[in-house]
Amino acid sequence: MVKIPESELILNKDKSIYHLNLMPNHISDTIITVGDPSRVFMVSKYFDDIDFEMNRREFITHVGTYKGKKITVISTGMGTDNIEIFFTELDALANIDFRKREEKPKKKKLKVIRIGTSGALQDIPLGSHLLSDYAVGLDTLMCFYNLPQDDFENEVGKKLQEQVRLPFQPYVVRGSQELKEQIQGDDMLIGNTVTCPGFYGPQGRKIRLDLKNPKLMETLNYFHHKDMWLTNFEMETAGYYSLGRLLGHDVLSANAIIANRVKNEFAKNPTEIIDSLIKKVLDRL
Ligand code: R1P
Repeated sequence: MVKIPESELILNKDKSIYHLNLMPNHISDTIITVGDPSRVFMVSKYFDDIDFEMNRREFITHVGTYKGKKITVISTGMGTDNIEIFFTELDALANIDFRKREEKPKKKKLKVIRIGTSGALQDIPLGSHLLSDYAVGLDTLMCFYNLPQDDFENEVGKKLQEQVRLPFQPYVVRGSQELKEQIQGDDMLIGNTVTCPGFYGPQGRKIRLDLKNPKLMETLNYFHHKDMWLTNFEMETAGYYSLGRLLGHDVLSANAIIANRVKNEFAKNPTEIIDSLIKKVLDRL
């Protein structure tokens, strides 16, 4: 087995992992992730008890039990660059022997569920809860890893590159079907989520700056390949789905629709929309 150097897998003095500041024994097999650090408290307030808390940069962690099941909730901050750090370190906690600095021979498969906010790209009502089937990454994260994609995913990526006029092919990756079946219900929509490397220009919002592609919203709204349409925008799902596939974990993104970009609407009660999604996910895990 190859020993991972100290400069590559960085451990703190107490042997916790560099950014998350966690040790392998801290985390559970089921992990809920949220973008906003204050949302960790919105999740853990439903726990029966909290056994462990950590606080480092944007990564706040609470570990506890919900109806007897051990659950970890961690905040990640915004963007797929944060997800790359988060997911690599989370996987290391599960699948690297920190003492030997080697991969463990037997790998653990974690369940990771993102609970985040999102804007609709189609006529989807505010307040909807949407699970991402496919994720489409308009960011460059997968320019740095060899992501296996099937023919359909590649076709969607190629077509999107032409239509959105990007200098690289967007990556397209499906989330965990098993987790989707476990969490979905009549009170949830299934969609395909576009992950953008920013909130304003990369999602077609014009405040003061001219956009390189003023028709981005329109292009994504009309884009389809076979039966696949794009339903919503956010900033992390494609990072999760691609790294989940590469590292061998089950991942699902659950979106609280708090904006509708086609109708130019923003919800009056975003906290309630996210809170009811948190309750649904916790009860179905
Ligand atoms: C932008 O406001 C943030 O909200 C969405 C986007 O993905 C981005 O992170 O998700 P969260 O509410 O989970 O942060």
